Amino acid sequence: AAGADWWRGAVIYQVYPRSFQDTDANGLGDIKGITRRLPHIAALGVDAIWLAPFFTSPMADMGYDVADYCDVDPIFGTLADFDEMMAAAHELGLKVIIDQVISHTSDRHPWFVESRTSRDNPKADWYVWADPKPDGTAPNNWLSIFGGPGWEWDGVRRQYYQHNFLTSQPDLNFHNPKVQDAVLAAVKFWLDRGVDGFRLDTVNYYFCDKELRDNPPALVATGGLDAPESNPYGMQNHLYDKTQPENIGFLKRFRALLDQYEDRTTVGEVGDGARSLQTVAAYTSGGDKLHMCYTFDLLGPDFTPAHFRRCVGDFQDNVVDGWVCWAFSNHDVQRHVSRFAETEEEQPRVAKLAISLLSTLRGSICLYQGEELGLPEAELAFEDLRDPYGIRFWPAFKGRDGCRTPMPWEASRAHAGFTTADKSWLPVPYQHAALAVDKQEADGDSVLHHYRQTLAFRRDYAALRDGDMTFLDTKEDVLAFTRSKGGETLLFVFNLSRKPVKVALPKGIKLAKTIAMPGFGTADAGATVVLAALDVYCGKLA
Ligand code: TEU
Repeated sequence: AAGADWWRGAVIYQVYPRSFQDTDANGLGDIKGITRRLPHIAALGVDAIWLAPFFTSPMADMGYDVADYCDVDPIFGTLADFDEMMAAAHELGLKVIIDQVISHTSDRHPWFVESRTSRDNPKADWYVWADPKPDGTAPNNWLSIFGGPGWEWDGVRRQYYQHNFLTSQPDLNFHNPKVQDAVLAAVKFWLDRGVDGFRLDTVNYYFCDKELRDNPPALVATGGLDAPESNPYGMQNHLYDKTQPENIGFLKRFRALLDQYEDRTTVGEVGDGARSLQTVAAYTSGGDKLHMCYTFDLLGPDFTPAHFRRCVGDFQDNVVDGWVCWAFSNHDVQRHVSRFAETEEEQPRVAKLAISLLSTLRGSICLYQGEELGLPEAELAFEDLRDPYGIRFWPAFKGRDGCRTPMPWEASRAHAGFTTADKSWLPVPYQHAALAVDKQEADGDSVLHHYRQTLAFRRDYAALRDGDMTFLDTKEDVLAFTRSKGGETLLFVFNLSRKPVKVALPKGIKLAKTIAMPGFGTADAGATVVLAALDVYCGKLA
């Protein structure tokens, strides 16, 4: 797709700046490093990059705690470095999407510094402040995702402020129109600089219940991504601390601003447990709010046909004019090769099958740096950890550092070429050095080459970018679906199991020819399709 619709069906590559490429020998990645490695990203054949936060920040949550929305943190470089990076990306045909973390700020943000000085300063109600209960305890039962109560006492104001994440990430009060104006001014700053879009962090957390009602208990503890088993957060039904109806009005304001510019996009991050689907529908329908949303549906361990039929199918049934962005990995979850593979030996094959599957789904897709190398989750010691979430819940939950270790570029160099410093902020595991980019460049069978070929395959067929998708019922437990557009229909049959399978195609499905999918068997099929363990078949229908 080109023009205003470029995002529909796009492939977006997520860069975690801290771990991509260091150029100033401080053991941390930087923007100049991204510029240097842009050709690697462009060679994958993706449409856009999404940069995780690089803004001024005390880095308590690795940049998801912003102290200045309109500047680059010195550890990452300068605004001039950013402009140079964006120009180089555009030169290579890559769009640039940046993270906007506007649900909360850092406690060092000047807005909060001012807000906490008194109950009557100009920014007094820019955050969610409330009096204690008569017994001095927190205003209600809301919890922080990162552990403990969702309220922190401030001794100067003698009030509590609300935070969904760390105590150093106070929540902005979106009920105040001045807050909306201020965050939109920051968004405008980046639009004017030429960014192509925004990933909106925790987009459903912007508004909390005005009356601050208690959340009821969860009937079933959620567990999983929103809150690992060890986290009491999953014991509540989060009816009141997020996903309030007022958000729709704000998202319309956001879109109206965006629409004053050409060809810009938004992808909202929606973690809303069982309600994610309704939330995505509400946020992306109508063409006057978000362009796409990103859910956690495919970020768990489930790699079964039933799971994909349910998540992807539910989405299509319920979100008629909205659009989703699928991902298997990001900077918050265990790398998918480690979640989906049953043994170390099958990891490369699982990495290949997973991208073949992801790139045939209806939706846009997000790749996370390093997955194009088939990197498994890094095993870290407690002493290595930097993620406050992991440090808090270790060892029941090991946190998010295992997916945030630096990119391995050159196998034989120290820290696999990530940094020339003595110490890297997180270690590069030796298993990752063996999977470094230079090694995989030299191996035609590598996961890296498979990614390039598979993304080229996706570009070759318009049906894959934004065509219709229909799931087929087969007797055997495989994932079978068609994608079609403009009179061309492609059939895909995925065997996600470890046993070969012979699949009888449903009556009415007539194959015209077999299409070779990169990296997988091309055996001709008739009324039955024969698949090896962890295999896929593609055919064109008559
Ligand atoms: O994550 C939102 C979120 O809901 C996380 O708590 C998620 O459930 C968890 O990380 C899964 O392990 C976003 C960012 O992606 C994350 O890195 C930030 O820490 C968080 O917002 C706060 O800004």
